[in-house]
Order: sequence, then structure tokens, then C-alpha cells
Amino acid sequence: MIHQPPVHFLGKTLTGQPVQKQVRKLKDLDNIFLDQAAFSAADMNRVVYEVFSYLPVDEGTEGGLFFGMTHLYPGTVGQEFYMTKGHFHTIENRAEYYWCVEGEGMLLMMDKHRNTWAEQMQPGSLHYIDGYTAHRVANTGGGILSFGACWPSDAGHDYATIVKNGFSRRLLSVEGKPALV
Ligand code: PAN
Ligand code: ZN
Repeated sequence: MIHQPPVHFLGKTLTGQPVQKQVRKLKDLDNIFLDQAAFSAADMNRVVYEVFSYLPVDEGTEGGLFFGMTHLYPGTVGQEFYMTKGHFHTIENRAEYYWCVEGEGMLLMMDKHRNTWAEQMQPGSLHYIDGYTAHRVANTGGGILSFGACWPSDAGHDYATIVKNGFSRRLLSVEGKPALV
């Protein structure tokens, strides 16, 4: 038997069933940005990023893989670039791949000892995120930043630790250029 693929990946879009779309607005990113005054003054309904995920097996299935495309819009809150919430995986040893399709960005990673480093994202860049490593992406360019992701279906997302403790370094826009401080 020959089957049509259920999902099509065209450039940077994902279409078909079951593709889940998740939209994150500024109001979903409370306690993420440093400049609380700038955050409060911003439009809470502003869309910061969208994630299209293909979840072919149930969340929590051991041995399966999920696939996602994230589209992160350009913008800043105070001195910080628009960025994803960032997370550790709930099953901490679960690794992940990110790869950049369009735009310019920075992948921030932080290990369990709170050492933080960054990798530059540009079209074609491939990023291996080891287990036990929190990950967050910032859009440092003037256009949309689109990247793919592939992660184990039982990884889960621990956002609470990042909301509470943040990353140990922040990526700031200093004279329009990204600086990890
Ligand atoms: C990605 C992320 C996606 C959005 O698919 O979930 O880029 O970022 P946040 O989940 O931090 O809001 C991934 O890392 N999955 O594990
Ligand atoms: Zn992840």
C-alpha cells in the first residue's frame, strides 16, 4: 500500500492533519522580559511567535518524535529582542534539534549549572541541544525568524523553572547588535 504523507513541509509551512497551531502573545510572556515597565506599556495582544507542530503520536509516548516550525516575529521589549519562553524538558535528558530556515537569531542555551551560551542562527544553521539544557531563541533581525525543531514525544516542557529563575545571562540589543550580558 502506498500512502500520501499526512503532513507537508513546504519551505517554512506545515500543512495537513494533525498539525497543531499555537500562538504566543506578549500576555503569555509575563515575567520573561527584564524591563517590566516596557513590558507593561506594550500591547499585550501582540503576537510574538507561532508554532506549528506535527504530533503523530500521543504526547508522552516513549520512542516517538515530534516536529515543529516556529515563526518568531521581530521586535523588542526594552533592550531585549522578542524571544521564546524557553524551557528545559520535563524528562531532563531529552535532546532536540533546531535548524534555521529564515531570518537571523540567537539560540540561548543554559546547562544545569546555569552556564549560559549562545549560537548564532542563520538560514541553514543546525543546532544540537543536548539533554539537561534549557533553550530559548531570540529574533535579532529585522524580519521573521523561522526555525524547525525535532524533539522526543516524551520530552515534555518545563517552563516554570525558567519563568522563576530565568537564564543566567540575557541577550540585549546594544546599539542594535546582540550582546550576551
Ligand atoms: C520548540 C519550542 C518552540 C516554542 O518546539 O517549543 O520553539 O518555544 P517555547 O516552547 O519555549 O515557547 C521546542 O523546543 N520543543 O521542545
Ligand atoms: Zn524543547
